[in-house]
Amino acid sequence: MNSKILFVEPPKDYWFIMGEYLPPPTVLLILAAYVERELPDMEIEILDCQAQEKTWEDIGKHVESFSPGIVSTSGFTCNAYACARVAEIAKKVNEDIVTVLGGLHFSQVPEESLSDFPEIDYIVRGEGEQTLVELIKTLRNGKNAKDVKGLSFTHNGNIIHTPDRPLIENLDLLPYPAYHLVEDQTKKYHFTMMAGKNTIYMVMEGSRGCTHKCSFCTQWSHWNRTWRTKSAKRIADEVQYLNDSFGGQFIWFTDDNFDYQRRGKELYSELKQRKFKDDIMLFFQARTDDVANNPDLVAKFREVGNYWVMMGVESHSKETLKEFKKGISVPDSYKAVKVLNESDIFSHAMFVIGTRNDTQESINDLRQFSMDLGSDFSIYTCLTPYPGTVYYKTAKKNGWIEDPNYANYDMAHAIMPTETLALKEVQEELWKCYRERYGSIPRNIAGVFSRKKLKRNLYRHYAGQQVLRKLRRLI
Ligand code: B12
Repeated sequence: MNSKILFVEPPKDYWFIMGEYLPPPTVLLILAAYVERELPDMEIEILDCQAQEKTWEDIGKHVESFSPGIVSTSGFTCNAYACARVAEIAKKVNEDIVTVLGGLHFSQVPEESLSDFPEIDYIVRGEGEQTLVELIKTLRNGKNAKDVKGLSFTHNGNIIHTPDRPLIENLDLLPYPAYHLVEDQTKKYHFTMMAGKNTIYMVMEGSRGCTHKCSFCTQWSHWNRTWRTKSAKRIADEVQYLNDSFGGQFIWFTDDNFDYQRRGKELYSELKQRKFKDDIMLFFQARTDDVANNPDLVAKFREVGNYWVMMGVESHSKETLKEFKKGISVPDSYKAVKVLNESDIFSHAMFVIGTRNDTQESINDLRQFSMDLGSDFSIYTCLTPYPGTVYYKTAKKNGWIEDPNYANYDMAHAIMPTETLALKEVQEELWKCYRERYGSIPRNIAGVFSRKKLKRNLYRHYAGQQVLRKLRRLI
């Protein structure tokens, strides 16, 4: 096998609910940086089809001209087929190319993926950096991959799963993501609705995993219910690096749970010393209880550039929150939204419809609750049985999954009916949520002329009706 690796970010549908955006190929940049450091003789390329406006055919042409020994890609559940197609294209160009895929979807369903997509040679389960490097070393030495931890692959017609790999203890030891490998494109990464078209959008990891156990989420099982954070200094250094070296301004923290309680104070004082305020826009995802319990700290982060916080409010119903094993309460959600609003931080609440006992009435109650809550922005989603979640197991066992097409697992498509609502009706209920929240003319006029710039952007986006029209088409 030669010493060339090609990472491919395939063409992907964007998530129309959040408008038009172009994200950096974050995972590939993280993996490429590690390979580059550990195996300096490797020749590494990243083909970002989104930013470079490449088609599926172009991928084949690129594989042919670069002639890599390995082709790798990554994606969420809704991108599973796109990832498999990359492997298929590589194999069509040259069947000796080794195809390596990873990420939370393939980690959860390795058997199924290897059987359905024989063009995938190796699936890296769980944390990727060390396994990928060890696999490359093993293949270059012509050895058998069975001794590499964290892999699934087919050998002589049998699927082999090597033992899980222990997690990296200190995330500070990871290199910075390899934005230098996509330097020509960095100016293109943007998130129009959230930060404007000309603000460079970058994604960075402050931590990995989550210690909670929400029944609809894949993250805790993917990271074995652990939470590891980079140090406050390392996080601030990385923000500074992205900003100084590549002009990164709108920085989306990948952390599923920002965790003000455990690291807020330290991180705030570290970021404060860097004096980023006017240059940086930080986006966090946080739990409502954490925000509600740390109002002063949350407010302070506004001073260091945190201008948008997204929270999983999920439901108005105690029973549903219990079923989700979310560990938050409705009063937490009210308080958290109030804390953000009073701190001039854009409050973004996420809601889920479509649990088994949801009815038209209960979804109507959720809609009313979401209006009453007072968040600047609400996103409604359909309960989606992602492989690896508790829901997936229950839904599969009970035959609730009516749509097995992973391309639709984007939380905007209804995948399961409820006891009283058919699939189509769940889809219609989702549309009603958006119509009620964003289809009202007086509310739209107020939004479009709001004093808050972010609210104006958002309402302009929604008033354009694209989202409502697209959702309507799903019914
Ligand atoms: C940033 C983000 C986005 C951004 C940008 C994505 C991007 N391209 O950078 C935006 C806003 C666009 C987005 C959109 C969506 N997202 Co999103 N997103 C995230 C978030 C917060 C971070 C992703 C990330 O970069 N993580 C950091 C990387 C390093 O972690 P990782 O992917 O697990 O990778 C490690 C290993 O898994 C492994 N690995 C991964 N891939 C590969 C590949 C190889 C070859 C190897 C060797 C190893 C390997 O190695 C890595 C390092 O150890 C995650 C949650 C999270 N914390 O991961 C949700 C998450 C991935 N998103 C999710 C979802 C559902 C979506 C949407 C469908 C809708 C929505 N409700 O948000 C859309 C889909 C858009 C689309 N059509 O592709 C879900 C996916 C669930 C699932 N099973 O599919 C997640 C997990 C959130 C959640 N908790 O449910 N998202």
